[in-house]
Order: sequence, then structure tokens, then C-alpha cells
Amino acid sequence: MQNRFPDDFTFGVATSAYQVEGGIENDWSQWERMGKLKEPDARCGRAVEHWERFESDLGLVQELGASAYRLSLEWARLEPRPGEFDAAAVAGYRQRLEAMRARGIRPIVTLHHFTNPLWLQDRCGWHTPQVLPAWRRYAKLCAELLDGLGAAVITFNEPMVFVLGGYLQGVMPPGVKDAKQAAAAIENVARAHVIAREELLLRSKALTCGISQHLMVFAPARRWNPFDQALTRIAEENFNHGLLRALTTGELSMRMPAVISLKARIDGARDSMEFLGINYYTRSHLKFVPRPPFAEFGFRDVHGRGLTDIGWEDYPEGFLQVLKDTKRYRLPVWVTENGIDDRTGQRRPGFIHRHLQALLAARAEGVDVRAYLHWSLLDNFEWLEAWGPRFGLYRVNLETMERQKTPAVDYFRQVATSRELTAP
Ligand code: IFM
Repeated sequence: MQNRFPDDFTFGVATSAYQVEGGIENDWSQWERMGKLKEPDARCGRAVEHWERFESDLGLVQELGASAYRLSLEWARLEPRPGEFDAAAVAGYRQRLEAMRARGIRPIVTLHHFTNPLWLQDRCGWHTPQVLPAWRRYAKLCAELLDGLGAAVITFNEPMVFVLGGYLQGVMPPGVKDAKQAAAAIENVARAHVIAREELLLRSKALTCGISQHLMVFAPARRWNPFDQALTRIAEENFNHGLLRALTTGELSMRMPAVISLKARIDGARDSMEFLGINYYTRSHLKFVPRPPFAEFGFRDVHGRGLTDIGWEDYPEGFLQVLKDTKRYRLPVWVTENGIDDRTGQRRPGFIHRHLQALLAARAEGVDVRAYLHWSLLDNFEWLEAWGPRFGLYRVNLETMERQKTPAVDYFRQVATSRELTAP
């Protein structure tokens, strides 16, 4: 069994702006005030003060032996009012990204990680064509901000999660439950990816750009039930692969019977990624129900490893499966997120070990995986779940904001620096 990572393999960590920076006002902060989180009084608020503590947090990235750090730019911070950029925020991000370079940490920058400025929702949601000129203005600013930094760019994080959660299920902002709007939003996201590339290419021809797609393993809840089996195929082909197909072939085609039917040619989308970013966490069992939304999903502890704190299956076998499945795209693969919500910190080293074993097995089977970014550097605001789940390699005391190593820090460092996978 192969247990070595090549010298050019990248080990890194990931966060997103709203989840860690603090002091941001956007569509999610409004959603929180509307009492929409699991605990209606929970707030992101000052998050874990990553904006203020950025420099010392970079020290943690280095302590991990990581050579790349994935973070996101916050649209609402950069453009608090339509067309008006906040010069201090622009300079603040630039200075932080330069600080990374100075320490030899490669920036991997996400332009959109779930959140939107409040004005965007009021004027033009993702389902309207007006979102595209607004996005172009933001993408142009990002291209200027990133100029000359050698950053890799992820245009969208988990676009299907943000679109289906916000426009079909209505559990994330803007809280819409409308299949037509969801379909229009998916199409606009594909077009926005192309727009961001155009703006980035105007600045530099040496572009390294992709998206981070949440790839979930789906399985029928009742193994022999044809409806559950059909649901599983539909989820795989649409949730996992619909957008990836569009960004590799230029043809956007999704069909979720009785829910979404979408066919569009997206000019400029063909071959529009230099790498394929994938986020992998778990497997979901799907059960058909004869009323909208026609599916129920659940998680099972099939291998007896114990569900995570949120209740997800710890399923590294699925990581190998989704990695092998990416071969169809013939692109370098970067794992842009993988991690476990683990309050005790005791399970994380084993989780990382099992998932890196799967990654090496995928490489041995010819999958061109070039990077592993662990989610997350720090404990962070976990959307609807707020502060319960703890994904951080560093535990954050939410009163004092003190960062504390979990046992996985030394393990991660050992693997990242030795390039050899040993058991924790
Ligand atoms: O915290 C999230 C992140 O924002 C997107 N990917 C999944 C993570 C864990 O749920």
C-alpha cells in the first residue's frame, strides 16, 4: 500500500470569511436575526475574530506545516453599498494576502462562499439576470485585488448547496421555495463562473481557477426499492455532476423529475476550470416520499465508527469512490475541504488518517489528486448549526477567543512535513 505523498503535493487548510472573520453584515446576519437558526438566538457576530487575529492565525497555518491556505473574500465587506467599494476592506484583504505570501503560504481564494450583501437580495437575487452585472463589478474588483499574488481562485463554494438551500428548500437565505427560481439561479451561477474567469484573465493569462463542488455519496435507503434507487441516481447526476458537466462541456443540463428541468448552453463554460475542487464529508441515504420534495435523507453508522456530532457518517470509503468518479473530467483534483465536527478533538486524527489513506488509494488508481485542504483551521460558525459543531484543528474558546491545539495538529504536521502517511 502506497503511503507517500509526492513532493509537489499540497497540504493546506481552509476557512471562509463569514464563518471566522467577525463583524460582517450580510444576508446571513439578517437570516440569523429572523430567528432561522436551529437555536434562534444564536448569532455569528464577532465569529472567531480572524480579521483581527489574522497574522497570529497565519502562525497556526505554519505550525501545521501547511503550504496553502484557502480563505474567502466577503462581498458584503468589500462592496457594502452597490457600486461603492470599501477602500479599507480592499487594502485589508490585500495586506493579509501579502502577509501569506511573505510567509510562503499560497493563497487559494474563494470569491463566493454562501453569503451575499444584503442589497443584492433586495435588488436582484441569484435568480434574476441583474445579478450578473453586479457580480461582474465584484469579480473585477477581486481580480484587481488579487493581481500579482499568484493566488489560485475558487469562484464558488458548493454552489448547489447554496442554490438549493436558498431557492428550493428555503432553509438558507433568501428562504425561497421555488423550483423555477432555483433553476434560474443555477444557470446564473454557471454564467457567473465564466464572468469571473473573464475578469481574472484580463489581469493575468496564468490563471489557476476552479470551483469547490460538494460531492456527496448517495445510497438508497431501501436497497432494492426502485424509487430510492432512482432518487440516488438523480441526486448523483444533478447535485454532484450537473454543474461540473456544464463547466467542462459548456452544456448545462439538469433533470430532477417534477422539480427542476434545465437545459442551457453556457458560452465560455467549456473547459473553464484548471482544477476541480471537491469538498467531501459523508454519505447520505435517500428515501423516496410521494410528496414534494419527494426525498428524505438520513445518515447511518454502517461501519460502526460512530456518527459525528452533527450526525454524519464517517465514510472514507465514499471519499475513494467520489475521487475515482472525478476521472471522467480529466482534470487535476484538489480536495478543497474535508473534515469532521468533533467536539472532543479525539476522533480527528483517525478521521484524517482514514481519509488520507483513501486519497492515496485514489492516486494509486490513477486519480490526479494534487492537494488536500483540511476543513478547518479554526472552529467556526457552522451556518444553521451555529456554534455547536467544532471543525477546527484549533479549538477556539468562544469567550476569550484563545486558540488551542487539538490532538490532530501534531498529526497533520507530521504527515504534511514528512510526506509519509503513518497511523496516528
Ligand atoms: O462549514 C461548511 C463550509 O462552509 C462548507 N462546506 C461544509 C462545511 C462543513 O459543514
